[in-house]
Amino acid sequence: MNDRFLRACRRQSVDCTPIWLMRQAGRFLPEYRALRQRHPMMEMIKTPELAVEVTLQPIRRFELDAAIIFADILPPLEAMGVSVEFVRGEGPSIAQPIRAAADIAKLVVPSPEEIAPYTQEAVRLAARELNGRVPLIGFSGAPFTLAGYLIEGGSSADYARARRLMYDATDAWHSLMEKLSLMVGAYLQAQVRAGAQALQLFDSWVGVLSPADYREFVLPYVARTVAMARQAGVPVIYFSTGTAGMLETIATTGADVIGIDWRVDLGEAWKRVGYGVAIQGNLDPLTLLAPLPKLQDRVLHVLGQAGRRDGHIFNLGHGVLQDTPVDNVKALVDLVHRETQRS
Ligand code: 1CP
Repeated sequence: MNDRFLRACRRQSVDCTPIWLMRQAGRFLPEYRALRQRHPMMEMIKTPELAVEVTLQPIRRFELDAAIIFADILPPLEAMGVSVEFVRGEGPSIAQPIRAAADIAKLVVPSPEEIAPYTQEAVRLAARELNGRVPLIGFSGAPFTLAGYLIEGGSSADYARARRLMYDATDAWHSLMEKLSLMVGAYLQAQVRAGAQALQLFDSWVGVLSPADYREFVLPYVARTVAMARQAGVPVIYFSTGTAGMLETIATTGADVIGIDWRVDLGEAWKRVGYGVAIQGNLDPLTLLAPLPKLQDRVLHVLGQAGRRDGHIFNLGHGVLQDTPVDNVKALVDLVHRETQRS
């Protein structure tokens, strides 16, 4: 069994630095696009056999050290009484966004079995198929990022409506975050019961907040969700982007691993979050579209920043871009393993 990813999450010694890529199960792979032509996004997510196939596609092609279950962050919200759609070429959308305290009061806190049961089944099947070849990562959107989509109805440049709700209807905001954190915590625990061996919480858009707003309106809920997830007994990764201005605060979430974007040097980030946690990142995803010598140079820079300290998991600073050449991903994975071979 390849356990170097799980060992790195716990800051134990490894034979070489583990690597996996956010969005490794997705549109840059021709075999994904072929399947996707025949099935709408929601059908891919809600059919466990299809979700398992997409989860395994990158594992068959590359020597990656972890698989991540194919799913998306918004479908679990359906269990709270929200309807979610995918708009072609754009992403998830919520036709009736949550805008008022009365909408928030109506949101249901579901029981664990009701939350994306098709994804729980996909985790069960994928874990069985992988059979220990590499660990399987389960995931969820973090409370703020989910609240952002719920309130805006889709993605947004500044999440201004969501942020105004914090100020204008503070009690309603806290009630929304309380419900979301209970749902997310229960969903993550359910994925571990189904066979996930690590968990990642995606707070992709939380970087729009000031550190003060993060501390007051978000941090307590992330901390609670992380604590619930950790009770399941597996390592928890907290990933965010645009948060280089508040890494010391991010470190107090209680996560075992902090995932960072590429806007900060990894060495500086690790020093600031402290060496008591593992670190994941942080190659700029665009670098995978660069000529190979530049790609190699930037990979060596990230590895140099990690300084061979135990507890580095190589990843991008955000998801793989759609136009990424497949050969460059292979070159990246092989380079990271080769360069970090411990004797
Ligand atoms: O058209 C298609 O084929 C859909 C593209 C796609 C894919 C492959 C979407 C729509 N979601 C996914 C899968 C997905 N989403 C995974 C799979 C596992 C993996 O390989 O990593 C994961 C982990 C996610 C998580 C996700 N969805 C996040 C958090 C991570 C991140 O990238 O920040 C977010 C923000 C989403 C929303 C989403 N889903 C899809 C799109 C295009 C978007 C972003 C839209 C936006 O800008 O808001």
